[in-house]
Amino acid sequence: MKLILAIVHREDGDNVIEALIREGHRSTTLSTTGGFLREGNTTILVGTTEDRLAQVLDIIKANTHEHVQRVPALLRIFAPQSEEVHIGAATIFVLNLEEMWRF
Ligand code: 2BA
Repeated sequence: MKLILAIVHREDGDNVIEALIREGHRSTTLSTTGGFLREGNTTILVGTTEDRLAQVLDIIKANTHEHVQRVPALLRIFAPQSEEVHIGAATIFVLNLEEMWRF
């Protein structure tokens, strides 16, 4: 079993979740904040079996896209070279899951 943690742009979160539901996947979304931009993004948790992992990753890929954002002047103190940043379509962590229970 696998636990997928996918950090996506908040504008893409709903599309991902709806596509997951259409394909019969269960998920949880968390409202999160990026450490660099300090802006809201969405983290989607999906617990699934190994054989469905690829489908979940495909769904995330198909429903997200890169975003370009200007870096606020104050933040450029920490990263002077970055006037704008390219936010990847998704940052994904896949963890081995020991057990999963639903009562
Ligand atoms: P943020 O931390 O708000 O980062 C937004 C974008 O800013 C990043 O896009 C990257 O292009 C840029 N950025 C981040 N740190 C930077 C730095 N120190 N100097 C210059 N530019 C920087 P992504 O890399 O696609 O990341 C999108 C979001 O995914 C991040 O939002 C963060 O919430 C999450 N993330 C990315 N890598 C992560 C990691 N290794 N661990 C945990 N969360 C991560």
